[in-house]
Amino acid sequence: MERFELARDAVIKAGEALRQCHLDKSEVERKSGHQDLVTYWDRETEQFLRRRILSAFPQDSVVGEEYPPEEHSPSGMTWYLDPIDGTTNFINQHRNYAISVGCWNGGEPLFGMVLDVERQCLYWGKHGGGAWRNQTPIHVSDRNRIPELLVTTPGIQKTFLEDHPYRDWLIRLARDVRGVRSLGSVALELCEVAAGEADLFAALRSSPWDHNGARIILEEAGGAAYSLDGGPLPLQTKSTVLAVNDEKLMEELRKRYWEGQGEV
Ligand code: 2AM
Ligand code: CA
Repeated sequence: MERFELARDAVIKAGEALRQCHLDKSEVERKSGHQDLVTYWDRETEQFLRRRILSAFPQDSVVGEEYPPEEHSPSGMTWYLDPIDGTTNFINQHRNYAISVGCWNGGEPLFGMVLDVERQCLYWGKHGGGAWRNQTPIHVSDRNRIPELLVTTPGIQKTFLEDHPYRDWLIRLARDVRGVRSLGSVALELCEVAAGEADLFAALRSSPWDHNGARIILEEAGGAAYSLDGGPLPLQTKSTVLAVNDEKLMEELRKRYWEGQGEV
């Protein structure tokens, strides 16, 4: 089985298990605090995906949220895994959470896959092969005027309430755009931009396993992902993220906010 087929099969099986599970309170644990949680199912799902990948491709590296490697070769075949992206939604809503997989050969994207588990929507993109939701091609929106934009961000508290050098910039952007939404899953929110349902995504903190799958889907759908300073989005390290539907929107943002020009 090729890597893509293996990933699709494993992600769909893991999704079936998560849809059927009944989460018990005793299975929820705090990581760094009461807003940073992990469950038995995050760990179980990551272990299942790791076993499937490494038994077929033992030379590959797996960088997963719950079992990050002590070291891995950045030049090799690497899988970035988030077994549950949107753990808070998984716990409190049992919807709006995803399994996220990004497969890279060093710095070259191979494919990204994001399963919206409860809706049974599989977003996927192969490098050079377009972006899809199940069997339907998806594409970014063509909105590039700031007052028309729908912005999505993974956490109102993290984006607008915590001290951060980019917080005032994001508050200004929020005032200028048509609307701001927060779903609570980086991977699903990047897929919303890929599918044209949101136009811009901004996050102050995102990890490689959060965004390295969906960014491939977004790029295949015609969009682009940067860090919030407008520079390249790193592959290996935590970063801010600014994802847009189109390079024209990046130009608008540069003119209006970074160079202080332009009128809404
Ligand atoms: P998670 O559900 O896998 O933890 C909303 O909380 C979004 O931000 C989710 O995609 C969540 O991923 C991610 N997130 C939560 N805490 C984070 C942190 N400390 N660093 C990076 N991403 C985080
Ligand atoms: Ca997670």
